[in-house]
Amino acid sequence: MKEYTSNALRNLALVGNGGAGKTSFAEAALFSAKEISRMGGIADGSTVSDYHPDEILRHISINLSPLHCEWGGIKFNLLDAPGFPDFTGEVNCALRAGDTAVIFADCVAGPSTGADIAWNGAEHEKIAAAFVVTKPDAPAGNYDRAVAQLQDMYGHGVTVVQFPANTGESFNGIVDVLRMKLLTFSTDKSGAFTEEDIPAALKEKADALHQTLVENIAESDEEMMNVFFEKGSLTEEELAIGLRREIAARALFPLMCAAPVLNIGVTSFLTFAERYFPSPLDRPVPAAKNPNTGVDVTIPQNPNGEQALCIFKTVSESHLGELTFFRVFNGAVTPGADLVNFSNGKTERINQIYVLNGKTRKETSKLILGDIGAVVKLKDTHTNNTLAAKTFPVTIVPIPFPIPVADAAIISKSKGDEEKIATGLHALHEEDPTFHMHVDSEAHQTIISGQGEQHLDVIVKRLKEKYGVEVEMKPPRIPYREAIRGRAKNSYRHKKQSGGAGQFAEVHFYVEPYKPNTAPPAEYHVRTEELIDLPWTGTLHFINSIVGGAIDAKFIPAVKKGILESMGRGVIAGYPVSDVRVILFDGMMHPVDSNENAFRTAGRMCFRNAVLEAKPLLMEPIYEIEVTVPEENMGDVMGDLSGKRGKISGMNANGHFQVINAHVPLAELYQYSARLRSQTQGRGAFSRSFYRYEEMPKEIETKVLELSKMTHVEEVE
Ligand SMILES: Nc1nc2c(ncn2[C@@H]2O[C@H](COP(=O)(O)OP(=O)(O)OP(=O)(O)O)[C@@H](O)[C@H]2O)c(=O)[nH]1
Ligand SMILES: [Mg+2]
Repeated sequence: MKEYTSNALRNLALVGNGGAGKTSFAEAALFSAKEISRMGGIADGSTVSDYHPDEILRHISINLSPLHCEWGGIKFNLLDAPGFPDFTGEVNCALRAGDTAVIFADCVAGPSTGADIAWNGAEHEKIAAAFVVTKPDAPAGNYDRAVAQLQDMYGHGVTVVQFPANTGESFNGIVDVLRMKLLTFSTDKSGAFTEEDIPAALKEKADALHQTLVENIAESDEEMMNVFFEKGSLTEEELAIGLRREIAARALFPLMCAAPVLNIGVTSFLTFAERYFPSPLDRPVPAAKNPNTGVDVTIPQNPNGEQALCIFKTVSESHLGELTFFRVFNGAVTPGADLVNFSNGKTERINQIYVLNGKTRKETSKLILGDIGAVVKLKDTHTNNTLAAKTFPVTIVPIPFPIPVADAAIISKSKGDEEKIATGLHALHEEDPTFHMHVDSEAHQTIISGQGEQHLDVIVKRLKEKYGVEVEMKPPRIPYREAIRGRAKNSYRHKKQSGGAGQFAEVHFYVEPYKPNTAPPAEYHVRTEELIDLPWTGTLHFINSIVGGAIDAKFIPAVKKGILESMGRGVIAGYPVSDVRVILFDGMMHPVDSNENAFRTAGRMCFRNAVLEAKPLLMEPIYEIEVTVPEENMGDVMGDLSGKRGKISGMNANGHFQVINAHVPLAELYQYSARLRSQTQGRGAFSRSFYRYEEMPKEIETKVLELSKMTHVEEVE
């Protein structure tokens, strides 16, 4: 296979709105570059990139697909990422491997959270960004509005380089305001176009946009600005140098136009990218460390230096086995190389190296700095690991991944599969770090978490296909807490006489709700006190106020142990009790029959009885959520949140998005992500974090108490 220098590579991360045409764009690029002989489509599931059965079924991208083709002597690596917010993790992987974020927004929906996630991700990686506004042919589209929204959101650096000469069904022309030409595309989807002068009707608009483009190019270079003011224009050569520099510096974000399914605007985009987009040598290298010393390392970006590879994705494919995708950040990699995985210290032999176009893989003999490829059969290398030459100890800063917003409990459909499920879920997490699993020991459930319900659906399907185990998803058990509202005094005598030695212990408790920085009633003399942080959140304030040796000091820990046992198992509904103050103020011992066990039992039972008299109640977990939605969906989303017992705590505009902050009970958030997506045609997204426990409405508490009767076993001696 042909070898390329680093300068002759362009790595484009295709990111942005769900359904904007990224996969269709990649397909048109591969077709125009003669990498494939026929252009596949989304509707019949025949594109190179969306080849997984799940993608074909759902008509959306789910996995990041690295594709490649040659255009104008340049090798393009196209990282086709999904736009649906459930698969945001893949976007971050694409942005690590790419040098330019090509952010798609279709002019029907306007920029969505998918575009915003891409923009923020590009900013984090400090890589160049460009915009492609798609679907100018769609009758429902509004091209100028979409452009205005993007400029409104991302500033005046968003610079129009192309605009459609006509819109709607007859769309076939693009005005290039850099070269001041009208490009008329062939209707046969070949990507071919003819060039002519801009017609009079469009000239004024084109002139104004050309002027802005030139100003934006010259803006940050004083010398160029002076030339521009003197001559009123810049030469083609000057413009080219300036444009390249400004794009790489993230000072100018070119905005282009395309109708990917019609193969209009794709070839002209590639030519523009070939000329003006940064090569891998212009990309800011990600931060890195020496894993042995913890000292920062600057990767020198030397194509002839020691190898450093970032693993940006791993995937196991039924027809290929375990595939590890990498991007070369230093040196060059050839088959037979022994590299060290500095993330875990293991040595890995690189056997064959491949470049992929969907299902098709080709062996290659060398991939140089900036290039992207895959290896198979590595022993212990996962996403976010760094492979490097033995003499170059380095770990590249990990790709950031979003925290989960959706959970489900899983139940195995057949007995005995538990181990296989655990192995499968663990492997799926290594493949996709935005997917998590844990065993909730309080609820005795295995919980899977991810970026949305579609994400979890996909995971459960993969578990079946790859590991042969079937599971069902259920709402996770809500971790309610028991607490008390009132105060109570109680005593308990534990006495047993069976044959030989007997059991005797008596304790007297006072219980009340515990609130930080409050004092116990003055009538109790505090001999010793302890603030115990409970593993289920909350506090036990345990006060020993025994006077006159009613209970020997050696039995006090046993009493406390009994209380903690009862708190852990719950009193009224089987949920842990939190935030209580217990004052042990009296008791009785027997000279022979008293022992630790007896006091533990007495402590347990006395606590239980005291709680029952202290107006027990249930508390529910409340989450703080931040929902980002397009303005037009705001009313629906707010209405829905109030229906979910949500309390809005803030609202802010961000471009044409609204960011809503609210406190919502966790019980109402099950499958919220799917709901939000359907309310916003997939354009809304949210994040969540635990806020606090709160009392719940009586009728809901009654329901939970009723349900708990089936599982909660009352405490007995
Ligand atoms: N009208 C119109 N439709 C288009 C155009 N390009 C793509 N589409 C359609 O838009 C839909 C989504 O296209 P995709 O290529 O899957 O979009 P995507 O951005 O890859 O979508 P995700 O990966 O799921 O985010 C498909 O039905 C395409 O046929 C276009 O230029 N004009
Ligand atoms: Mg796609």
